[in-house]
Amino acid sequence: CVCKHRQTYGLELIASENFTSRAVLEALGSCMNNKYSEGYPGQRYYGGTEHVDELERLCQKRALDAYGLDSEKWGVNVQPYSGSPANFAVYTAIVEPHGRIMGLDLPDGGHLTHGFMTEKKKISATSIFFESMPYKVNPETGYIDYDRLQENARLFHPKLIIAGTSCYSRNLDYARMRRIADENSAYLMADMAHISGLVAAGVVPSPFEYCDIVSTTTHKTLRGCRAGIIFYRRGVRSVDAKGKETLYNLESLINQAVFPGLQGGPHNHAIAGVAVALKQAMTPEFRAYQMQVLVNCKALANALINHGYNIVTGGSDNHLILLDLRSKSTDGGRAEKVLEACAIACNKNTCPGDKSALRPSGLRFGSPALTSRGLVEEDFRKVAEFIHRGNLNHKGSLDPKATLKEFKEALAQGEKFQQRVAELKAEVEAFSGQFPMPGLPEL
Ligand code: DSN
Repeated sequence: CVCKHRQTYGLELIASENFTSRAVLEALGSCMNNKYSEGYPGQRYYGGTEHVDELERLCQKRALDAYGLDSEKWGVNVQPYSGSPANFAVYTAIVEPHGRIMGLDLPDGGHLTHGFMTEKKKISATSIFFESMPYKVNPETGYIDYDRLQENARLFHPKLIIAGTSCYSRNLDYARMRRIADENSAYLMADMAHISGLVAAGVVPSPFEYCDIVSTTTHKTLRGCRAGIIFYRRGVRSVDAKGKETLYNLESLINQAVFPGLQGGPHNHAIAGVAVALKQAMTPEFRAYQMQVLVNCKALANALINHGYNIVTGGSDNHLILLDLRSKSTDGGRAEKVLEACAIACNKNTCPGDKSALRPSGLRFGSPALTSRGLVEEDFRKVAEFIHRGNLNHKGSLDPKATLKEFKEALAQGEKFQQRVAELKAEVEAFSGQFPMPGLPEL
């Protein structure tokens, strides 16, 4: 299979990707795919659901156990098809149409579903059906500007604040965000999709202590199959000065938003895969893996700094880094294409302060996938060397003013350039091919 060949002989550095296990793939490819079961365990709209009921209850239990949650205080919905539907279900559940949401802006490291829009167009459905006011990072430091978030929240009075990122290499200050949410009687939701494996292993701060709702995908650092989960609080939400308690009512709102609000039958094969991944996430091997993800990312960051590159915020607390190419005569799109030709997969990304999202000046790299193949710090230093050698354009091989289309054509035609790319690609493939590939080697 050409896809498998690319994964095996290439260096997979896309921060949101990973290689799942054989057991997860077997569950995903099982007969659970064949069953409809609209509804929830014990309350289905179809007959013959006794086994999927058992499966879904098991997955729910493992989800709570994997994050050390008390079922009196937290409930969970494991039916979202992935992270974007999970997030939209939360907004549909607790924010009225055109209600107000604040999330980290996409060019600053947020996710599309956190409300992305430009001056000209509302891009994400979150900004079409709700009113979105983004918060930003400080363009000088690359860190989230919490003071400005607080000031703007005092003016905007959001119903929901989202603590979540797609490209941010530092831990979030959940305690500070909780205080900002409380000042505005807003809900605080964490979208921990990128870091959910690191959180399960206890190697980065957990959002659960401070948040009302936590959403996640299951295929990034968590290393499961592609799906989504929503955790929501149960019990007492607040107590007033007279001791009167207000209870959460998230459970029915969120469950109804997922089904029947937005989705039909759950993907039972995916729920089976997630249940397997969550069991794996509670093992000592998984914790060791996540610790290795962190040290590998630091090794990659330090090696690239030693090769003369700037890293946004100067380093990383998690599984990813953002390389700022503004001091080099290239940009993220061009560098991504050259690296891709050398069998190195990563993705272009805006850097804080970029003027145009169409010509982003950064590259995002993550350590989860290659760590799943057994690479350690020394290997990541070698990977950094390949990246440095692969960033050939700043040595003047191609016209930096060319459009991306012209650039790709030149890349495909330039003989001298082609030869250098082919040499490096051969080295990268020989290096990558040494490491085992999790999953189903025969497929
Ligand atoms: N688009 C994904 C990422 O690469 O971060 C998140 O959904």
